[in-house]
Amino acid sequence: MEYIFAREAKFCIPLARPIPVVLEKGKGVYVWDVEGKRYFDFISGFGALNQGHCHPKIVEALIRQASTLSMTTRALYNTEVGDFAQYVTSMFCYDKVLPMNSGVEAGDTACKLARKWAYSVKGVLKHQAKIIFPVGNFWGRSLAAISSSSDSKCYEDFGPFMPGFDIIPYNDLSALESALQDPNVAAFMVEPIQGEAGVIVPDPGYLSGVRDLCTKYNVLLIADEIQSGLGRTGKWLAVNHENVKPDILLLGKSLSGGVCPVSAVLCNSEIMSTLKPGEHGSTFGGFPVACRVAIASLKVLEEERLPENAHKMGNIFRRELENLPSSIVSEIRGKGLLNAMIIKETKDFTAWTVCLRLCANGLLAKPTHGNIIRLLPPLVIKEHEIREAAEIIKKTISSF
Ligand code: IF1
Repeated sequence: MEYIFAREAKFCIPLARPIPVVLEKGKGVYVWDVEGKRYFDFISGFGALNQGHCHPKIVEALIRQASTLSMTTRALYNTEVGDFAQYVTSMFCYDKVLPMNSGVEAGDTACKLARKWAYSVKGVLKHQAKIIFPVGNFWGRSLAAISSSSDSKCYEDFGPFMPGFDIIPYNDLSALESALQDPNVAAFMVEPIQGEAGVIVPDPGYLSGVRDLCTKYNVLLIADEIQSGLGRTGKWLAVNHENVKPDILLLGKSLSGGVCPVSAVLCNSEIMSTLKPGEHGSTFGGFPVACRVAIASLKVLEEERLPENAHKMGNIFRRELENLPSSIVSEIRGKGLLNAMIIKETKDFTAWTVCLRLCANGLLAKPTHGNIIRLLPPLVIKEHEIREAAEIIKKTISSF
């Protein structure tokens, strides 16, 4: 494996401080390294593998479409975009969808839509539109996305930044209400549960309070469900836990089933129609392969009832881990299968050393923000597997 580490270091840069294993095979909740060792994958593509590794129906859709008509661009009509658009808009009850590729492109598109809507519908003066984000937000690595970040590790040394982005505390309705006094506010973009920040679950009632305030002040509610959506928190969307309907919905990651980048922006006609032909675009956005793969990925979530499974398995998982030694683990938190374990770091061990030992014990997980270990298995995990994984975590923690 050393040769592979060295080659990547020579020709590439380690983006996410990788766990030192070299994987060569994945199936369902498992991955295998080059020495044939099997692991539970609790990173699962940063949430892009809700359907599990290499799901046969998703791979089949990829191969079939890629060998029929892989690419046309939106400069031409094709048989697949309409199928996907009709399916996903009816599934999430919106008039329109704008397919993109990565999550950050979906976020960027939503900001453009919100600004265009502010100028052409709300009547905000041109180039005066504001978009509000909560502390701890994360929607990608582009210059726009880091311009809204409150985490200096994301934005330091990359300025100057996008104007018109303001930050307020998360899970704080009065802070939001005072920010919305500004008539130039176009939108509030928020993750229903903050993933990168460390699986921060807001108080019950926060999301419905956000919805009411955005309605009251004629501000678009943009829900970034790229991490929390598609069954991850035990519902189709995390906003479903409070029956909140965003004005703009962002999907990504597992919309792809882990085989090719697909993201999507959903909203109603009043907002989408503010974008005129030629004002937005993308070479691969909504290309036939992505459309077929996305339909197959959504169908698998539905047919295998993966949101319901995530709810059940998540409850078992948190219950199994609720008695970890409090001298090492200060909290287990999350919803569905979006969970995090907070480590009480000392000079002897950190979340990173815990992850290395989890790896040695056959489970792959990664820390975020130092001492928070995010635990993100595919939603296809079975009861005996989630219990076995919990046993590995318990054994590992008690080995310190
Ligand atoms: C990294 C987790 C984070 C996201 C939300 C948009 C995007 C992401 C809510 C952008 C991306 C990834 C990116 C990765 C860390 C990872 C991650 F998944 F591990 F949990 F940040 F929280 N909105 N999240 O979470 O989507 O452009 O990447 O397709 O960059 O370090 P993208």
